[in-house]
Amino acid sequence: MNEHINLTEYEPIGEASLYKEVLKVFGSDFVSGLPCGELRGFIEASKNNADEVGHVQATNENEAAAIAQGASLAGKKPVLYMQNSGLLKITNEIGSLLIPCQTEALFVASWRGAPGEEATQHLATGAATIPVIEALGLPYIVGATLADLKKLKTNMERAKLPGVILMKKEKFNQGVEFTQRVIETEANRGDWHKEHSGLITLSREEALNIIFSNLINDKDGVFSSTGLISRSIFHHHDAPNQFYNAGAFGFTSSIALGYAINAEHRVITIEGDGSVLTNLGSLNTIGHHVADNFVHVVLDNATYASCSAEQTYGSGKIPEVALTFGYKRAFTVQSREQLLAAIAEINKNNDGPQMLHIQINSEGQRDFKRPLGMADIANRFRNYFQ
Ligand SMILES: Cc1ncc(C[n+]2csc(CCOP(=O)(O)OP(=O)(O)O)c2C)c(N)n1
Ligand SMILES: [Mg+2]
Repeated sequence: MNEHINLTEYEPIGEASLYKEVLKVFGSDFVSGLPCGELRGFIEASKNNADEVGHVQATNENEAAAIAQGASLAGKKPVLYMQNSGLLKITNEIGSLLIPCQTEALFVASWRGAPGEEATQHLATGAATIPVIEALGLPYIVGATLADLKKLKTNMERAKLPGVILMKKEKFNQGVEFTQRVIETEANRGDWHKEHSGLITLSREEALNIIFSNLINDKDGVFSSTGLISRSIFHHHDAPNQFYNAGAFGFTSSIALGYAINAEHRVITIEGDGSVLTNLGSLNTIGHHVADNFVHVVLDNATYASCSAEQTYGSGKIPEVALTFGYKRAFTVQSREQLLAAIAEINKNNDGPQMLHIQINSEGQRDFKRPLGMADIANRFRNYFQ
């Protein structure tokens, strides 16, 4: 008898349709995660369907894993989306929580740094991804077909383990749509702030132009955060006193802190709101340890603009948290005039950590040249200040 083979079972499922298929095959009924630009379709679908299938966007991947464990204790079948860098970051939550609890959480992870990709911050993590998944003993597939999804499900059930779908980069994340941003007046905090109304008009590039012309000079050590902020600075304002933190998402201000307590000159951190929120503890450490010479610039567009402009939550509260944790002063600004006035105040003082919280829109350039290799950047920085 001839066997009828259904070829559609073996066709690759694109990242945009994966959500639907995962729900069907795995019966998943809860989603958490942190954005990666390469999972845009999956994340969009999770948000659009949040009334049907619960969705919580976490501020970091460790938290997402713990949320998934909690959901599983409530009887849910969780799915987690994240970049492979996030998966590596949470090996402890996987190894000491999900695996021993036999929680069959499904990870949908983008595989940055897969063979063929060149960005230096992704090379080692890309190469380590499969060995780490294998060392943890997790079943996984690379890419997804219906047949693979079913096989993965069977393997997860048999082993009573989390499982991983690794998705290689399909396209570069351009063509993101933005909504105009209206100022939320109650969200503005800080001991210095003038009301401003209407749409937020400052863009990332405008804000950076003003900062580089009026705040930063060649004696400052400058640290910038992961994604478009570093890429924009590299493209338009590259200089040897600049360190780009292209990979360790959330830890830019910690790098700057480590430098500042060991340096005499002023240190300026330029960080996105998503980056600050993913590691709020850093504000506490800075507030309590640092250094008079610390200026923390937050470019707050209330989104993960470097991914697909997914909304962040609570970014307007960042200055309040910083002040609570011991920052000397915080400025929230929304226009060119306010920004210039705040910079003049900051330049006058050098008596403790200061925050410059700039509310910007999430539009702006996306097609930048990539930063140099990170070892070159680090050596150039070190040599410049020696
Ligand atoms: C551990 C880890 N998780 C996720 C990412 C993907 N990622 C790169 S940039 C970014 C968002 C940055 O948002 P924000 O700091 O607000 O800056 P913006 O893009 O808005 O300028 C994310 C989530 C990453 N690089 N590393
Ligand atoms: Mg942002």
